[in-house]
Amino acid sequence: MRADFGSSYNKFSQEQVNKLKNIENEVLTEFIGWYVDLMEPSDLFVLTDSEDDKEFVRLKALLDREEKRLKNRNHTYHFDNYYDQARDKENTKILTPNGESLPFLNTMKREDGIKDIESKFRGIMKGRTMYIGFFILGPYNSPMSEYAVQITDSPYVLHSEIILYRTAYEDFVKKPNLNFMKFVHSEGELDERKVSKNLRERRIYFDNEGLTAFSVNTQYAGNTVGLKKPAFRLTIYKALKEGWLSEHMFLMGVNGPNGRVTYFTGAFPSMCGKTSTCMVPGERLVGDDLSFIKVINGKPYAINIENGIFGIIDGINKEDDPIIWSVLHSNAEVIFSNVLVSDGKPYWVGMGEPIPDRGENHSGTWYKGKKDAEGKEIPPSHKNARFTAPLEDFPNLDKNALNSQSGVPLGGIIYGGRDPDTWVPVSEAFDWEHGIIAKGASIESETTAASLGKEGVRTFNAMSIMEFLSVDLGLYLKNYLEFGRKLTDVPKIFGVNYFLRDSNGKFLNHKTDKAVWLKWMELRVHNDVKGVETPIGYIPRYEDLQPLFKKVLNRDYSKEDYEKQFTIRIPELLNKNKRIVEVYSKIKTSPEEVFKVLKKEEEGLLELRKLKGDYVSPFSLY
Ligand code: SPV
Ligand code: MN
Repeated sequence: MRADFGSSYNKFSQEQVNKLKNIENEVLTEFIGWYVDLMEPSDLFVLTDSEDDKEFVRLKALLDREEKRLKNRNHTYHFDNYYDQARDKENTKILTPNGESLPFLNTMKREDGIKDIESKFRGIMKGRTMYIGFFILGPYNSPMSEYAVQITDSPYVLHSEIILYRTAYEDFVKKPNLNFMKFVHSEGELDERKVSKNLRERRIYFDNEGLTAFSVNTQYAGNTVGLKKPAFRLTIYKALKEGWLSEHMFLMGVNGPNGRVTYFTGAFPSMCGKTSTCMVPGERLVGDDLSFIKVINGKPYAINIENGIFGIIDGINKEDDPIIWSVLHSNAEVIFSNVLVSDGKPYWVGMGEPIPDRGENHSGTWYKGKKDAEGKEIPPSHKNARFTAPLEDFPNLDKNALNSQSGVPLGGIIYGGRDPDTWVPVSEAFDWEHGIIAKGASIESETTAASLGKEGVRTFNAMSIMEFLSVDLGLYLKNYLEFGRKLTDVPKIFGVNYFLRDSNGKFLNHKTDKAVWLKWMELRVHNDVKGVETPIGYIPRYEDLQPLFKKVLNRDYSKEDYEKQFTIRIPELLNKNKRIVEVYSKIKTSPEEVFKVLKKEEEGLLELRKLKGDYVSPFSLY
């Protein structure tokens, strides 16, 4: 390890080295020195907060052909390897001191993991530029924010971070010895299409203790953009140690009566309506993916730690997603990834416009009917194709909330999943403990294309965080329960399900119904409407929903629809309860409250079944 900039820096541009010399931070100097020696880059680029530096990164992404320009000069497109289109669960590992296993997590002995990744990193940047970026997760000058430093050889990764986060070079210069999280990435060898070639050598490792995340031989942003999902694993660990919450949650404001605004966070697995909820027209967007929640004087406050959106583009169309559609057709800075490009224009499945029969996509030159090596027909765009865009270009952005140093006061927390047959569309927990356990910790959701593997499999996904969890699930829940005990102002907790179906497999709700559930939850936070008590919590009354449907969506809402949607499905709920109890019984550290709450819910359901049968109409509970 070194403590200064030694002779290996002589070969680099001194302008870049001087940018590093401006920072007084021993840990940083050692960190960078270590990876310069290990990865042997031929050049160095240090990103300051200047517009010139940002422009340099944008241009480098084009020059290196990791991105190409679209007709709109502010838009570019990027492809990942055909087999590198989502988060790679299999090669994602949490490094633990002795390789101890943790429930549900893929772990590896720290020493072995570091050795493995360092052997892959050795000399990997020969002939290439090492980019170093300085960022802050969260608003500037906020005690809730965290600092991060990214090392990468991909200008696309750094460009994505410039859009998605706030650069913070000046803070590093002004504040000696800042603490920061560390991210080290190399895309490895690229093929002629400029996509990572050695996917078999793909690795994504997390060193919680060292607050460091590594990734190699991959470009897909969910694996490589350090500040996004890699940082998330590290902050989950940090939050557990320090007693706050780092969550897979959007943050939004819902407009209530008489100018009232109530802020909600919401946790959903990827592709289950998270972004579309915080984008509901007429409400206030703060963030779509990652929130920190901390207690200040007994009150919960939340921040969105990002400054942009890395959103799913599949199915985005003018009618259902007018806001995203308008941003994608504006002059905002957008990177389109893994879409179809033809004649300088991006196309994607479900956009509601004719898609050309030929073009370029994640498979290379594409034509209708093209098949991949496995004989599978290749769609024009990948299901997990995405857009990367700055939040400031969204007309529905609550800018003050986004940049508030103390965050926004939290009125409610929403948990949701892709659940065909158990949960009603919206319900409210009795209290914090019930909500954390019977809603958050009990989410089951069908798998989606956001991570590699089979889709549509019902999977346990507590807090929609299981793909990112980096700590013992039992301790994670304990922290949540303790967090609740610190609160004098307790947010209400809700469970939602946009994917409920009838016995013929038909969806029982329209995509836009979530706008009504949001308004109902807003009213409930302030006890403006009554709820109907059931064993699984409070559900809405028909007479409160009917006028909301009319007002918000200008739609008639029938008693029949309400009854179908809010029927308490006791056999399904009991089975689910059993599955969840089974999951937690296998975890040594499960808090006792888990079993207590689930037992009580089970008893309530059994009792109700005795009185009213298997399927209970909400009207009969009034
Ligand atoms: C998600 O899948 O939850 C995302 C995109 O937000 S990724 O960065 O791949 O995690
Ligand atoms: Mn996400």
